Amino acid sequence: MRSLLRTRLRTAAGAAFLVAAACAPPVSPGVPAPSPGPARPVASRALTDLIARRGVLPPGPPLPYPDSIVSSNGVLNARLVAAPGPYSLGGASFYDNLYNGAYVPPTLVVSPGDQIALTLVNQVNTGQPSNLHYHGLNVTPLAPGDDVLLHIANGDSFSYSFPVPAWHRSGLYWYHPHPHGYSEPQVLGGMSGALVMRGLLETYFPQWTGVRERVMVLKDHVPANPADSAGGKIKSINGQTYSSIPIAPGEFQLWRFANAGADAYYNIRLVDGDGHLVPMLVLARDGNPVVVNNLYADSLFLPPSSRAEVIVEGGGTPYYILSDTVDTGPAGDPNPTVVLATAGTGGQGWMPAPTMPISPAQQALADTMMSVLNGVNNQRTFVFSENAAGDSFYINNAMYNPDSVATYVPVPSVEEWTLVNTSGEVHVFHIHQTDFIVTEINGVKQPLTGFVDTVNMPYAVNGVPSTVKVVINFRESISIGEFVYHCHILEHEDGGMMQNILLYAAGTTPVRQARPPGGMHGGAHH
Ligand SMILES: [Cu+2]
Repeated sequence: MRSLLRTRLRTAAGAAFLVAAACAPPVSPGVPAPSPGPARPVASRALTDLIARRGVLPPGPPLPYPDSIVSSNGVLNARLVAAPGPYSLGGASFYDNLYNGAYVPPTLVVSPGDQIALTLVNQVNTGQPSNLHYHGLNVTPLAPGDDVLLHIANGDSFSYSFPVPAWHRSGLYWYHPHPHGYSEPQVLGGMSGALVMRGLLETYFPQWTGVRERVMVLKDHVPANPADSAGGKIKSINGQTYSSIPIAPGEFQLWRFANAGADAYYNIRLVDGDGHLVPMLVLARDGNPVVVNNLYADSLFLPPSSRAEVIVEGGGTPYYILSDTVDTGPAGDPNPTVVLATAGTGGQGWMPAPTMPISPAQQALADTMMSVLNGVNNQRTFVFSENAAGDSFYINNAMYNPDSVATYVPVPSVEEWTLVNTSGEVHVFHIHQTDFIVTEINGVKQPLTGFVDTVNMPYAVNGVPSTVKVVINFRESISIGEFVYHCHILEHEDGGMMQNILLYAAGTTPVRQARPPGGMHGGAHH
């Protein structure tokens, strides 16, 4: 495979950029012009200093991978038992609630058009309710689908069963509990895992089929001595705080990063032995393929819940894989630089990958984006704020009320939402069941590279709020029902920064779906 790719690279690279430059951009006007390949920026002083201080790092143990549960004959049959168990992380021992006894539970692998049949058993040792959210999936919010307003009582179980639309996009998603008030402690303890929707390479990027794929589940964890949290939470990839990732010189691999943690930001950078940042070719964000083929990045900014899937090439001296410092604002949590892993074995330097014309599936997605951008029929504004103590969180001056619907939207429609952040720390906007396009941040037009389901909201500076504009696709009838949008820093979500939204078929009367008292499934017989 390596020599084949190498040959393709050598023969195609020069011509491919000319082809790309000659092609009309798939979406206008926001798509960046095709570039002749990235420059190789030098790592920040902070990073090179850190590496110098640490010295040449010995390779860690090989990166492990979670088990997977794969669909067959159109059905994913899975069982997740949420129960306490022991695990170790960074040399320390912990005991908390996990899925199936693993800090990094199985990756669920499904295809567009599949049925998901998953039984959740809630045996967490805190007496708390739980449930399961299929983050990023465009599926029904109606039980037994992706209904997070339904809580599964402690000691009870629930069988989720719902179809994935055949038109569903391909990429990396994830699953986690979403019971309001308890989401943060459950995810922090380890209850979250990856979900792969098959077809990213086969359907959208056929030029990359056959490369080795690595799912990388990023988490954050409270240190053994919680007082050490001032230095940031424990960060890890697939449950390892330091590991090595084999990649041969000249070999291309697909690295699929999911920030499946509760509160911490990741800012992934690859730094080679001579202090240069190693570019990554972005194929997808938040499970949505990008609609350009030359989107290079020298960092992957991953707020809680976001994903990035990138092609990397082995070469040069071994890479350091770091999460760089993130400034979360004067009221935010510390998010310092950590070295997570090394990769590579030495060899040739990095070369730009060939740029190919976009695939028919990418073109269709670009057409959908264009249609959505041109289809805005309503606008709303939401203000995200918090109290001075930083322990109560509001949307439009209200804490979460599970008994009321804040936003009604007829389907089909497209809305532009202006998200205002008045707090001295970052927030992370996420909406269930659909995706959106980020068009503007603090007045700056954004490149229209694809759909996402998560966006960072910068903190207010000198009392001046930040603004983020997004265009949300409410056209799909699969999304009809009641669900939520919220801040995905789960401390903030549990602290009130969430609202209910009800999508209903245009021309009908919106009706909240029937749920058991308090939204609690089971429990009465215990
Ligand atoms: Cu927040």
